Amino acid sequence: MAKPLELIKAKDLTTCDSTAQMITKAREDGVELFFDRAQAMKACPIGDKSACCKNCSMGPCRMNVNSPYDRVGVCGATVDTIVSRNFGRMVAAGTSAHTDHGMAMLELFRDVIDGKTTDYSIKDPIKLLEIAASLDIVTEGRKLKDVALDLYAELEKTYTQVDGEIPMVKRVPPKTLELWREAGIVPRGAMREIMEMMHRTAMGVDQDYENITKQISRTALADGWGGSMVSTDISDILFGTPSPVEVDVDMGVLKEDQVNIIVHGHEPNLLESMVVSVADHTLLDAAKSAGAKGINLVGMCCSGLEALSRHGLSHAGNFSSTEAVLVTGAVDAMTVDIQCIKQGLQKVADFYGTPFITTNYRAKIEGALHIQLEEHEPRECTDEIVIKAISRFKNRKKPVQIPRNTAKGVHGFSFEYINYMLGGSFRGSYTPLNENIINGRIRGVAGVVGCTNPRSKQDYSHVALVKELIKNDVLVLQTGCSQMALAKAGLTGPGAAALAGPGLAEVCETVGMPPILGLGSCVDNSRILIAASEMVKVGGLGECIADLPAAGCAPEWMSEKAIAIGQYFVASGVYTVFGHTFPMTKGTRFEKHLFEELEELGFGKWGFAEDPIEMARLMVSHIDKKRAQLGIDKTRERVLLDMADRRDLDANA
Ligand code: NFS
Repeated sequence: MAKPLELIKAKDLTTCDSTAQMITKAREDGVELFFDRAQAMKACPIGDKSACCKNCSMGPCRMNVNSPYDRVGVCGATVDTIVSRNFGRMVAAGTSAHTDHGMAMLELFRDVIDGKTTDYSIKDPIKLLEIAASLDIVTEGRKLKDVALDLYAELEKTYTQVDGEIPMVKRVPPKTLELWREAGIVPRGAMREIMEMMHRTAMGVDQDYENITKQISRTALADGWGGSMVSTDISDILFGTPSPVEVDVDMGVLKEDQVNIIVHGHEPNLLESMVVSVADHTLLDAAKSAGAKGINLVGMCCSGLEALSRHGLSHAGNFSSTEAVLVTGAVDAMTVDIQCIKQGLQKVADFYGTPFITTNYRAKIEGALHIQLEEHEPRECTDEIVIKAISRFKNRKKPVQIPRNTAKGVHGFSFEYINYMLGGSFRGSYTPLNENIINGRIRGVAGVVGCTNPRSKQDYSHVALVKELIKNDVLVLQTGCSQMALAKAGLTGPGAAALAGPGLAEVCETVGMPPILGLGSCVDNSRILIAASEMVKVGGLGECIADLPAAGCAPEWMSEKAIAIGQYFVASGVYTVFGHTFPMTKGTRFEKHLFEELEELGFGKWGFAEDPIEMARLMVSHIDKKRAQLGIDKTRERVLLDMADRRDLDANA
């Protein structure tokens, strides 16, 4: 029998002490959080295994989870057809989220170039020129505006092109691209791929799971090397390419004597405009007149990570903490844009008297106040949010209780900065990384990314997994809510090198970098793809991404976006392990295809484990397998010759 909810201790739901404190307080206050709902709502055993088809009205048809081949749907669809179609639709949804976000950034870029929007500007013209050059746009002797217009036209194809190849494939290692061409999975344009994915998974269309998998990969690649990559690059061009910055994180960044405003969501433009509004003297004076010492702007989730990387803005926590932070009573406004925004936030905000403000027409929430962010006049929206927050500060009714936890860490490691950090400003290069992988000091590279989930103890797997990886000399690249889990645990600073294996620790000390590098939000997973491409280009580690001693993991994932990300890593050649659950019926041919056969075809493959130490074991064994295939499985230290060695050499010459 399930335990009564009140008996499940907060500490068993999360390893984040601040969130645990707020879960306890919420229960005392009689406020329900998503942790409680996850306990009360058991996952549907059929849906959990994704063996239910509701793509037409002849069903819904339920497969037998334990014996998947003992029946077919009313139309005759097999379990492989049903599960692969469901998986494909998750990838289509995840891809559409990242690409719609990326397209919004690209439109903003166009309006900035055209002069229609003057509140934003081009902050990184060098990156603009570099991206343009990488896409074969002539940059020499041309005006920045002309190059920018050409870049816009080229990048628009990422979304709207109906035939051909998306522009960013020019950055894919040639061997990887060759494999995609042979398989017929080079994306044409995101809209086309998402449309075709939805069509092919409708009733009575594609009923061959291997053929469906091809479109799943093509759609996901339109995300990783398309929508997400454009989003990252354009955000860097408009708002600045991140470089390392020391930041405070966790709920202790809230200040009782200041007006606290939380921005939660994904598109950086809302936060960029909020940064300007909270520095406005009139608004600061208004806050002071209301009795506040200042205005404290804080980020959460991915838009928080974008502002943390670019402005060193404090960050209050990841996805599982967004309701909990409101329980402090200290939040004077929470404003959101798109993605990962729980509808449950509205009720919690209401209870604590916090204005909960939506700003994007694509994401309104019943009961929330909507103030539309217009790109050409963003301050109209963000100033109003500040005014609402000041008014709530003045009229705070609930007692304030802020957990006293903060952790300092270093974040903002872009692809460009890693290049500079490893090679220095005059000879920026990934060569030292490859050399240290070849000589065995660094065993391999892992991307640990993704969400937190109330069905998985918050942050636990992220932290345990990453600790185990660095102990085994694996350099870890991070994004999204995973990055924040490690940041709260105090492991995103150089001090984390003390937990690393001797080889990795030595490289970290020499280069002056931490063993865990935070790259930003989830769309910034594209930075990992570019880093992988560069490692192939530099040489010595094989000819394609699949040859690299590298692996990826999302141990506590929850979003369809995570599945799209996982699939584009797999299709790019990376072994990708997911934790806690997987939308798959065990024992099916589709499972074998994703978890084994894709690798045999030259791609990466999926993996699954529930325990973080097991996830690390799978990833490290894969890295070791790749090292053996490359012939670098024995540590090859460069030994300096002494006189006796020289004499021997001369004698043998
Ligand atoms: Ni990524 Fe960012 Fe977090 Fe998961 Fe949601 S905030 S886009 S989806 S929950 S990592």
